[in-house]
Amino acid sequence: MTAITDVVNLDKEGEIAVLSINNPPVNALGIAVRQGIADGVTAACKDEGVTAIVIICQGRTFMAGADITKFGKPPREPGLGRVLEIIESSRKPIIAAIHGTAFGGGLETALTCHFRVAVDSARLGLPEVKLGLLPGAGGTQRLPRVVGVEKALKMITSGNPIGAKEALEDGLLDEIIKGDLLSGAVAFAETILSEKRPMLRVSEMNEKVEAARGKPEIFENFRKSIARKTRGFNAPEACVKTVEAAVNMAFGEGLKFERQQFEILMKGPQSAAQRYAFFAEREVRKIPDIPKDTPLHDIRKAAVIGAGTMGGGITMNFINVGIPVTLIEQRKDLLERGMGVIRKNYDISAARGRLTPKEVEERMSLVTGSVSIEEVADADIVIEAVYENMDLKKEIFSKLDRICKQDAILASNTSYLDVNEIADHTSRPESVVGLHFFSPANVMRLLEIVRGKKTSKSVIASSMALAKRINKIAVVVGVCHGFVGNRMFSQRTRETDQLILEGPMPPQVDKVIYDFGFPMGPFVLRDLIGLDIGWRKETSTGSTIREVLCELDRRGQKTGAGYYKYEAGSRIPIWDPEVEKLIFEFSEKNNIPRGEISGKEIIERSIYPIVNEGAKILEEGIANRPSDIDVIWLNGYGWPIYLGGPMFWADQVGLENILVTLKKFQERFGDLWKPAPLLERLVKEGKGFKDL
Ligand code: 3H9
Repeated sequence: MTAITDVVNLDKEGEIAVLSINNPPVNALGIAVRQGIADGVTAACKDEGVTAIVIICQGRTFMAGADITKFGKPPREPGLGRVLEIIESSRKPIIAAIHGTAFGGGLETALTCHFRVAVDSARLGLPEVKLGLLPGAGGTQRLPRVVGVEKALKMITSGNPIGAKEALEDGLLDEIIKGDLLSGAVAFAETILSEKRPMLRVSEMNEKVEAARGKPEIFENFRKSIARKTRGFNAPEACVKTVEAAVNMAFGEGLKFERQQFEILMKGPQSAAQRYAFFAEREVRKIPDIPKDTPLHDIRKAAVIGAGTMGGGITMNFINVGIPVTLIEQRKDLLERGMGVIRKNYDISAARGRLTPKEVEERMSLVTGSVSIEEVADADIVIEAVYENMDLKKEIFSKLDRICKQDAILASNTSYLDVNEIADHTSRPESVVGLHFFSPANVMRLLEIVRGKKTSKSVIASSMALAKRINKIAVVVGVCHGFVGNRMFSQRTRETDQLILEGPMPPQVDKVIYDFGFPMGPFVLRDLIGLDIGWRKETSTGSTIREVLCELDRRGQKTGAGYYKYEAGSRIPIWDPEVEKLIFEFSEKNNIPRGEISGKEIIERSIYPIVNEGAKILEEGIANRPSDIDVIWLNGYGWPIYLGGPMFWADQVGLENILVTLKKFQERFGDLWKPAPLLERLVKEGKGFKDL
């Protein structure tokens, strides 16, 4: 075996050279890998005893792409483009042997090999768009030549991978290897040599791109089909344009165009934000004082208390991954209703072809309903998901304390309440944790893990591991009213509520927030989730527009009217002059002068307080890092990923600009706008949140 570089070895199996890459964790194409491939292929080509070359990777995956950590740093030669030229122009056939994920530059490398084989669990894709980029090493030019233009457009603009079976059907793979990949790939190499199969250079395969030439409607229709999903993003359109270039230009020209577009995106703010988000979502898993080897609770059985919307959604998370759940309700009718909703959700998935009827039954068979809380005795984790009432929660937790086995994790799904107070109502506060799921709990990826004063490290580590198992992005936060997400979000709610009393009507505010990049404005959102969350008729005082609307039974989409009105069966908000009148009257009655407020001020007043609150949260140690806050906003509140998250965005706007505006608002509106001391300090030191 010859070491070509630290991370690339060249070996021989008979006449087949094996170029083996070992660059953990994901065999990213850093300089040592690129140099190793270039030199290894060159050496194997020169070796007269070699007839073909297999490129294979060690560890968990084939190359998962370029080394993202090196983006934005001075390039080092050989670049990936040059390495791929060396592979494709080889006179000896090169076979990519794929396992794990052939992603981005990894798939682009495989596309320059003359043959591709993979194990059946392999996944192949070009996820660059998720980093605000496009495939910059020939992927946009080669993939359509193999799988056809429409399929390539779909893969490149979504960034979603395909499995080996589909790749074989699409011609992206030549064979699926059963058993050992290396032996299979070597055997494949021997077969193609003995059959004298012609070497295929993808750059020379023009049939599929020529078939789309002179058909601009393919691209126009495709653009329309992705318009809603890709609103605000720059990269998807650049991807489409570049695939269009593959159709209309010669290969070499297309490659140049691709490079140029790649560079534009790479230097742009969106990719910087999306790459930041990629690393933020990985950093969030690291809890400063909890070592990797912290012992974990073995979670095989779960119990959920409360079969309402949250409890049902939480239950689905567990049974989706095969963890049985005991679902507890107070009354049989409520339990049946809850179980019915779970089944209905699965039936909808089955009707959409996402689950088979057998899978629906398998999942349902994992839920056992009961009206006796005693049934949770053998659960490894119990999640309480009843409505927000401290006394009720305390009562439940003291029962759990009595019933549950000693090493069980006792979790509350509270969104606001004091987890320490709940924990202190048990004799084992170290076992108590907040698991704040977001609604709908079976869909939303975010989970706030609320760490109480006494929560043990092993309970936190186990909650993190569990979150991964149920496909959530978990963020560990401290105890305070509303934790991180809702505490910050309530700032926006307060201010947008105020704005409509001072000038703009809800549709104007909604438009500004929507144009900022959120999926919907605050009032459309309120109508969707219901205005009556936390509202009760008996205690309503009509002191806000929301209360007034609730009192009129305008409780949102579910009652056909809220801030907006809705036609029967429709979710399209229609502005209602009745509400306009009501808001005018409310302002007048409360002596609030109305006037023109610019879009700029709407943004400043609804987003800057989020940033200010985030700074306070950091100061208090409620969040571990600014990027954790951003992960929460990206995954739980619809913050547009191309703006990175509120803390990242604040750094881009400039903390000084934000501070000056907050002070201006403090003078106008009072101390609610007082800047967080951390913000003042960072500005004084000329730093940003990124420096914390
Ligand atoms: C590209 O290829 C551009 C080209 O078109 C053109 C170039 C000219 N680089 O996610 P995990 C790290 S753009 C550097 O937790 P999993 C990651 O940060 C690239 N580091 O594991 C983490 O580090 P740590 C296109 C990377 O098993 C560790 O590896 N490719 C890279 O859940 C484990 O990652 C992509 O966008 C990288 N490319 O998932 C693929 N990738 O342990 C991005 C990962 O210190 N990667 N790391 O926190 C992924 O999608 C997932 O990581 C993967 C594994 C599915 C591969």
